Amino acid sequence: LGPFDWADPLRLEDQLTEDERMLRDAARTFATDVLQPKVTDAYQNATIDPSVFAQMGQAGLLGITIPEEYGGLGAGYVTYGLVAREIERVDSGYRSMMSVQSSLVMYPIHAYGSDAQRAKYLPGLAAGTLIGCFGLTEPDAGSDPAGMKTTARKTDDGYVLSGSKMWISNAPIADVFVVWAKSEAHDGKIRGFVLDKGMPGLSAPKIGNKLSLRASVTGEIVMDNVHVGEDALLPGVQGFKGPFGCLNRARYGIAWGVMGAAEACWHAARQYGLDRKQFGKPLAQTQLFQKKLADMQTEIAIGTQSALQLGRLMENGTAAPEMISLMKRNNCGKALDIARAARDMHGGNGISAEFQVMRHMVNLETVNTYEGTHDVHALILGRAQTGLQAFF
Ligand code: TGC
Ligand code: FAD
Repeated sequence: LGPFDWADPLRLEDQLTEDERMLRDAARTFATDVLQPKVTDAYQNATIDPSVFAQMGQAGLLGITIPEEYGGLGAGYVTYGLVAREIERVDSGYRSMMSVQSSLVMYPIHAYGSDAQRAKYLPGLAAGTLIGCFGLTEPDAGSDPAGMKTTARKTDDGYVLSGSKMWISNAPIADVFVVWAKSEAHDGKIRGFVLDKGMPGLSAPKIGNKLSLRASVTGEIVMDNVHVGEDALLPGVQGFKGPFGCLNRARYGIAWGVMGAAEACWHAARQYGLDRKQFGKPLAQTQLFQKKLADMQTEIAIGTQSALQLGRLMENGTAAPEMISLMKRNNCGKALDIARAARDMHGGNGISAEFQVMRHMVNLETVNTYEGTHDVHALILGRAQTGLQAFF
């Protein structure tokens, strides 16, 4: 039998390639040196800091799975997941900025876009000199995007887009808007469009008063008869498999990312328990504290090992959307439980920004909700095993 590493119980490290470890380490250095020093201020003041995109671009963290000819890294899905885990170890908001840009904006332009659209947008998005957002959710259509009201009306030379999107990450600072609309010219089917900042009728007001994910800016997208040319249509896809194809990638990344936030909380709780003495001994020497640490360690080991397996299946093309639902749902739920426990284990200090755990906890409330809520993914899995849909 071999040795036991408490921080890597199932030896995840040994299952990675040298390249994966190297890119993961570079992301960890970036997260520690660039993001960690500014996160508390960014969160507390809800600072809008678009320069984070250019910094991520310079570090090679945008469009990790996009081919190098478009400025991406041309790496695999395991690398993408490992990087998400490192960024979210600092803050879910930073990971959100990165995953929207990579999976929800660069991916659809690369997978469904024309050559001209790829050439126009992808290099700038990879460099972080262009910022992207993805508009699917609407005020009256969240878990049920089929209820969307945004329409694309055909004109002689293009389309007119009308409607509004709600809760859109990056929108107030975005240059590039990937939006989904019901197209009258395509039998009411969903089509994707790429809009540019500054188009007449297009605006993206910020949503204020957020108590979660405050380092990431969120807004609406208002489209008041926005005229676009034929060249704004994403030609390569129609129907819901368009937006869901993007969501598959982003949800997968979240399954890894939240494990980073959970690990940050677990390690902080362990260290706090070793340092803090009550009743004449370290908190970490009590049975209750150790049970909580063991539970955290177990869930994180299982969650990361399973995310790795899913990443390998993504890479060989055999991952199914239901597998992604299973992992997004499980890892978000477990990370949230871990963050709540870590907050409690820090006692009064647990509510201080200095100790970080409550920021993670509050962020994870959002992550458990977006990209399909915990319960919506349960219904996807319920349908897959019973053949009965319970959405409506
Ligand atoms: P359903 O009948 O299941 O499917 C309709 C069509 O879509 C296809 N499809 C998928 N294709 C690829 N991947 C998937 N995961 C897919 N899921 C569905 C399906 O094959 C079908 O295609 P076709 O050609 O046969 O028409 O549709 P439904 O209406 O029953 O679906 C219901 C439900 C609940 C599963 C779905 O609407 C859903 O997933 N709702 C959750 C909505 C959601 O996740 N929104 C996310 C918004 S974006 C966001 O939150 C970004 S946060 C970013 C950040 O800051 O990180
Ligand atoms: P609802 O759909 O109204 O759900 C409310 C509650 O009802 C949930 O608990 C849900 O699980 C439950 N529920 C819903 N339907 C059922 C059912 N059939 N059976 C049982 N229970 C049900 N969207 C984008 O398009 N792009 C983005 O960039 C983006 N970024 C976001 C950033 C933030 C900070 C937040 C908070 C959200 C973001 N979203 C984005 C939107 C997000 O995807 C939606 O909030 C999410 O899909 C849930 O939709 P909803 O808020 O309308 O909730």
